[in-house]
Amino acid sequence: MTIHHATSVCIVGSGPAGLLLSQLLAQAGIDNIVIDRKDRAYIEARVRAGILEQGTVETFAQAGVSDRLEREGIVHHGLDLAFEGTSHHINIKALTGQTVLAYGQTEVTKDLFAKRTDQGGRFFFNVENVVLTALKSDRPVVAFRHAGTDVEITCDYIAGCDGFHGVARQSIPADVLKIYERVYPFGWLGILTERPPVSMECVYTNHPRGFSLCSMRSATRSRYYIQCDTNDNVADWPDERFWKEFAIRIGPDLASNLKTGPSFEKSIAPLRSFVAEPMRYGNLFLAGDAAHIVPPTGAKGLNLAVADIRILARGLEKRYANNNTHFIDTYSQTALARVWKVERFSWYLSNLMHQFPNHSPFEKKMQRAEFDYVMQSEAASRSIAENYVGLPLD
Ligand code: RFL
Ligand code: PHB
Repeated sequence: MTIHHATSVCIVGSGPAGLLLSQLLAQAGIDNIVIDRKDRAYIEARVRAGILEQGTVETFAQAGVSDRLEREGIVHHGLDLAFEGTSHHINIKALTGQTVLAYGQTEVTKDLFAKRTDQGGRFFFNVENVVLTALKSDRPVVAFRHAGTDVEITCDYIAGCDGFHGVARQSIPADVLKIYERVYPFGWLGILTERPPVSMECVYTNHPRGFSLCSMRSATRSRYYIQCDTNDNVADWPDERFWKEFAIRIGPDLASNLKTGPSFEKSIAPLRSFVAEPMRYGNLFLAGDAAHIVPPTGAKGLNLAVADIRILARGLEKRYANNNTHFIDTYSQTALARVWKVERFSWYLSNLMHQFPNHSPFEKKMQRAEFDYVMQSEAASRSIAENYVGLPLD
């Protein structure tokens, strides 16, 4: 037996992209159903992004989910870049007039879930065997197994918000998709600890032993990262080893104020730049990590997902308001124009701030010269600042 449902937009994936789209569509009176292969508690606990651009904060305000982030988020007026013991402050507020906000992705998803469930949002969690069909027809279908039953959702449009390992991108024929990819020869090991941050703004360091980053989730909770080997496992990094290595990489000045403690989350993420073009196939739209990945240097992934959703939500709103399909027809082109600029910045900052095992002496000199240039040139610092706070949104 198969249970049938119908809706206007079926959203595959309830990460930040899928949840935000669901909320923006609901506000515009557009019926939608969201499905996810995990459950709400799992998604809310997934520790990832930590820095929100001003445009992202504004979008959450429009979606009616910014009360808590405005109360609890920590405003950053700048960031530090450090290279082999020399530190350079970039005052993003002075250079661009804008700031960014430290507020965890766990909290973003909690706020969005709370809003959607308050408003009677329709969800299917723990779905299995998701298959997307009839994508080129005007009634595409999302089929899956849920709680021992086969379910089929017929809709006008499918939003593929199911992240990098999802099914949406893979449902597009291989000869239609063009993939652009770079895999970096290292990963990031990240920890959370219930200790005050060593700095109240982010510090990115390129040390001869590898990259490190000081970030935070609150005035009492720190988020720290170090560059690690791609083959490393979390088990290779007991807390004691992490703190010893981290203290060396951040340098003696910061290390003298470092409050160490037990970690309560520890994970390793690979670093990748990835773009799939186009972001639309028939009536399937890709958004967020389903379409593109950036390395975390520069904190762009979640912000880029939000930028996609703004464009897609506007397109769907126009389509349902007066049958104007112009904005969904240009969705892929509009989104990709911004995606590539953000890919460039994340790639640039990753290249500048990491130790590359395969770098030649010439490339090492180039990296050092780039850092010296950024330190001496206000124009170069401003360029970093305007990308860090977020390029203009459409
Ligand atoms: P998500 O968050 O991966 O959500 C996708 C959802 O889809 C579900 N799913 C499926 N559902 C149904 N059927 C299937 N077949 C499915 N397959 C998957 C998954 O269960 C999941 O719930 O993608 P989304 O919404 O596009 O959001 C993207 C962001 O999560 C991501 O870009 C950021 O976390 C990246 N990122 C950062 N971004 C920032 O903007 N600022 C940061 O400071 C920042 N730091 C980071 C980061 C990512 C990191 N890692 C771990 C990759 C730091 C790290 C360490
Ligand atoms: C984080 O707080 O998790 C974070 C901050 C800045 C980045 C990446 C991640 O560039």
